[in-house]
Amino acid sequence: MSDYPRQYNAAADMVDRHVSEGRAAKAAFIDPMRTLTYGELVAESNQAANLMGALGLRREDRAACILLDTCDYPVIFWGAIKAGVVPIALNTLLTTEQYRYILEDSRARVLFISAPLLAVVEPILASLPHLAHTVVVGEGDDFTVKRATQPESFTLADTVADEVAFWLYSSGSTGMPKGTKHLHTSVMETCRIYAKPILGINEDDVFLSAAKLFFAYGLGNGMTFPLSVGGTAILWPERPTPDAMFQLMQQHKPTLYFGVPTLYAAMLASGHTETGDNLRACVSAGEALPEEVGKAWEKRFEVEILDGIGSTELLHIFLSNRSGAVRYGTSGQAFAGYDLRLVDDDGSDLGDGEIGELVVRGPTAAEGYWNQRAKTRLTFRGEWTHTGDKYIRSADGYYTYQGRTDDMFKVSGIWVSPFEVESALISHAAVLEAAVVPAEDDEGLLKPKAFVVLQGGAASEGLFETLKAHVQASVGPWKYPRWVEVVEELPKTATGKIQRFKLRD
Ligand code: 3UK
Repeated sequence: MSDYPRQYNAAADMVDRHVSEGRAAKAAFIDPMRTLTYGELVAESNQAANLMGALGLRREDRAACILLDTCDYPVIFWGAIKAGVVPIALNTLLTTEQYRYILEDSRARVLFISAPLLAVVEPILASLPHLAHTVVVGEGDDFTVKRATQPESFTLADTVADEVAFWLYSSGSTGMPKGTKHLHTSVMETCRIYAKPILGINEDDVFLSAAKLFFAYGLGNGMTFPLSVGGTAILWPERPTPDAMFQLMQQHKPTLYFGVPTLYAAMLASGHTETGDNLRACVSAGEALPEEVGKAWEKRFEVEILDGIGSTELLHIFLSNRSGAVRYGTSGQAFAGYDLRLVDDDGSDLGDGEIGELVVRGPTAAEGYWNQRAKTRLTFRGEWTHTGDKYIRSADGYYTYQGRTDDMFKVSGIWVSPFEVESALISHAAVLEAAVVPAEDDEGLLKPKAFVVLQGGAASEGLFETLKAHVQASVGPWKYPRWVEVVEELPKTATGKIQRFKLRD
């Protein structure tokens, strides 16, 4: 961990510094409606900080944010942090009941919500005892009016380095989402350890992230990485479709692009060929990038995709491929700043070639989950964060993903990773997506069962037998699915991860 003074507010480093460093007139954020310069970001976030006080918020109160990606996002997020108020970046795609749970759980005092999303929370607003204010952001706009009347100067709250700066809600594969508390130093540390050395970010970079700011991945890509170096971020409030991403690339010529595997695959399938010609690197995270997708992308666009794994708990990527040493189909190698171990169920270290749970030590781990002592203790064990992900490490230090610990099961005494079987299924041309779970056969023994979404709708004659043989040939005789069921879509979390537990009997 690099040295931080005891008294430290992340907004000083991320926001205010840029004006004294001469970037007042430079674009910090560009959305389809406006450009926000660094000078305007400082002034508007100061107004937002003053607004927190005017609303009666006090230090450590929580401000829930259900916001589309526009220039108002960093204004509100940093306005809160400046005031010592704790912003909670929430997924914009949740249901009314999920918002009820989170707003009650967090006891947020104020909700900042984009106008188009208001209808989803309206039915519950009156019944939330801790919520004192709802501020609408966007057209017809409450926020801009309220902010504009506030002074443009503000003295930063004298927070300390070890103090909670913001929360994210971690969805996990099962159970209710957990408020994950991050410290003031964590944002700069993700930039120092990952984004600067691995991506070489600098002030001339233009960042485009398909992942939204409410997701830890997007918060880094689209906000804290650019702010850490004085670069420019392109924000897109709508759905990140392939057409939209290519259009933004041609318009803004980003130097770095951040996507997720399914979108890379969809962008390749879209047939577009223009990325604006300035891309230096692309990043993929959220789930494992299939080898074929990485290779096809690099061939078509002549730029590498650096697959890396990150989590809400560790804030950003802690294991990654690096430029010039990419091995598609893996999550790459360890890099300085994070210590990695693979351990068995007893916590003993495993050697190369053995499958174990990945545990990580680094300065960006969350302080813990809000009001969840048992879960906090299981995930954050002393200095080591347990990821719940299984990996295998090669002799030359490359890590290959093997699925979640909780989804693994044994067939004839041998571990089966659903992920491995799914990858084999997806590598067949007829299969778009697949999920594999254990199911009991006639003798009550567990065997793999597959749910597949097909590329072209209906199953052709003999397809199931073909798929079984295909899996047998690629991953081993006992792992093939004994049953194959065609479905329209797979159950997924809000961040797009398959919920296998919902498919188990
Ligand atoms: C899975 C991956 C294989 C893995 C995230 C980058 O995804 C992020 O955070 P979440 O909390 O999910 C964490 C879990 O997602 N995963 C993420 N990346 C990969 N699996 N290969 C990958 N490259 O199960 C992990 O435990 O939603 C990603 C940066 C910040 C993030 N929060």
